[in-house]
Parts: sequence; C-alpha cells; structure tokens
Amino acid sequence: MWTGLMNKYRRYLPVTDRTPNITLSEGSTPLIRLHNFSEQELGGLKLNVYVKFEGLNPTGSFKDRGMFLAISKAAEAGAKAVICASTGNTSASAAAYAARAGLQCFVLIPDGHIALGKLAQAMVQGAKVIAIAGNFDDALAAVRTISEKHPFTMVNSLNPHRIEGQKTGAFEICEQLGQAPDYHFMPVGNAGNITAYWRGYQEWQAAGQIKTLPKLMGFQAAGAAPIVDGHPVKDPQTIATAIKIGNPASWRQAEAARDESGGVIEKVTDEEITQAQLKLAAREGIFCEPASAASVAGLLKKAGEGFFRGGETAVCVLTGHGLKDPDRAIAIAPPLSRVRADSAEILKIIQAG
Ligand code: AN7
Repeated sequence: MWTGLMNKYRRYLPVTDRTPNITLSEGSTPLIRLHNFSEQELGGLKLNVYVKFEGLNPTGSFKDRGMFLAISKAAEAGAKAVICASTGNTSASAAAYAARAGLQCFVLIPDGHIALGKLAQAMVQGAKVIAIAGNFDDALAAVRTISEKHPFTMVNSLNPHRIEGQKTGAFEICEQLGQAPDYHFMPVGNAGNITAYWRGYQEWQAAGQIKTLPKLMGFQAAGAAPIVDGHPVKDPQTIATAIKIGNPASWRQAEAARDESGGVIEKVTDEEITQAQLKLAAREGIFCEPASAASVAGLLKKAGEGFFRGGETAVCVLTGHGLKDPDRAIAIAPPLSRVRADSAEILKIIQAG
C-alpha cells in the first residue's frame, strides 16, 4: 500500500522520530509515455517522450510533494498557523495539509487572477482566503513581512522543507525510467520546483542511483519571463495564471540549475501553451492545466528548432491537473453542440462529424 513520501524516502528527508507524518499519500505519480505525437511534430525525429503527471497528487498539483513536509515540520515545531501567497495551487495544497494537521491556514491570492478550481479548494478546505488588490509578487512580499514578525510559518517555497519534499519528483522519475532522462522539461514560475528537481537529481546521483544527470529545460510564459528577460517584470501577463510571476523567489537557484546542468530557460507564448494543452488532452487523453503545458510547449518548440539529434529521452513535468482551470479549458476547446432532445436532429450533428 502506498503511504506517501515520508515513508518511502525517509532517509533522504530532514525528518526524525519526532516528526509527525502529515500525509495524504502524495507522490507515486505516473510517468506516461506519449504515443500520438508524430515524428514531424518532434522535428522529424524519434524521441522518447514521457510526461510525469503531477496533477494526480492528492490536491491535483506537484505542490503536495513539498507541502506534506512543510506542514509536518511546522507541526513538529509546534506551529499553530501557516501562511502563504499563491497563484492558486500552493494555497490549495497548504489548506489541505493544514486541515489534516489541525493548523490554521491563511492564504493571500491575487484577487480575480486564480483559477476557479484552486480557489474552491482553498475555500472549502478551511483556509482563511484573503484576496488582495495586487499580483502574486505583491502577495509574497506581504507574506514575507508578516511571517517575519508574527508567529505564522510561511509555507511558500522559501520554506526549505518545500524544496526538500519536491526533490522526490526527481527520485521517482529515475526509478520509473531506470536512469535519468537526457532532458527534463518543466514550467518555471517562482522557480522553487526547478531548484528542487536539480537538487533531487544531484542527490540521486550522489547516492549511486543514477550515473548521468539530465539537462534542465525551464520554460516561462512569454509575458511573465523575468529570468529570460534578465529583469523583474512589473506587470506579468499570461493565461497560465499559475506562473504569472514577475520576480521569482528562487531566481538565482534556477539559473544555477540551468547552468550546472547545461540546460536552458526560455519562453513560450500563450498560443504555444494553449496548443500544447489541447494536443495533450485531445490526442493523448491527458488533461493538464495551462502552466503545466508550458513544458510540452517547450519540448515542441525546441524540436521545431532542430535542437535534438534523435533517440533522446525527455520527461515533461505536468505540474497540475486540467480540472484546476475549467474556465480556460472550455474557452479553448471546440464548441459543444446544442440541440433539442430529438434523435433526427442529434443524428444530423453526429453525421456532420
Ligand atoms: C501548475 O501556487 O507559485 O516555479 O503559488 O501551480 O516552483 O513556482 C504555483 C506554481 C508550475 C511553477 N506549474 O512552479 C503557487 C505557485 C503549476 C504551478 C508552477 C506553479 P515554481
């Protein structure tokens, strides 16, 4: 029986006998091979492309990997309340694990700019949701100020336990493949996850579990690409609200992951993100949220540029489930057909294809 990440990776995590295990059985997400992308789409080459479907974690995103540990350590330290800023998924995860631990949870979100599913999760899971007139960067700045002076444990990825937990994603990919992939594609927002994956791969190599390390390929949304542009973005814009972040907290660590691994951090447009999300859903049956599709959009973009030689293995992390953002999915999907409940009329539509 799968009982979560603490039991599986205890030796690699900062836990002791006194650390409670606040778990919802996070982790152990599938690595799914893509079948229906053509060679032409992949730059005329055969590539082994897998997606790590992190949307299948308990609250529907990769955040659960780090949140179980952040909340377990907060409980161990005797905290009574936790606080975070969020573009949505962190708040959903924090609320769930805080509820499980019996801790109070305060979340600051940019008013009107988080996806419906994430908002619903935070609200129903008992968090105090505070919608601020400002963006994620403003919310994070407020959380930093408040948590410095008041007894709330901050559970954004500036909390080192978040990164420690999230590194287990790299362990799982290596176990599932039997080795590290050649390339690891992922979206980059606040840049905690790319930091965590690079640490995870390095530790797995140091533990003698893999011989080689992947190149880390990070992708920001074109309207919210501070690392690519080389300066903070004051008013970030993208339909991928999860990564609508103008001043990433782990900026330097992301650059280190890129440079040490020999990878890149580049941008993809909202249109490229949307096309990748639609293709994954309609052609592979895998429904991820827009920010997650930035990883596959990045892979398709690099393939189109002639980046690969053929035969390489690439893993794309799908960080969140498509159900998180139903409004966006309905907006980009082909329209539905409305008719009277009349078989002749229904057949007309079926026969039109
Ligand atoms: C689906 O929830 O920042 O680069 O506050 O939800 O580690 O920030 C979410 C980020 C990618 C980017 N994909 O990860 C939040 C938040 C999804 C996300 C990212 C996020 P980081």
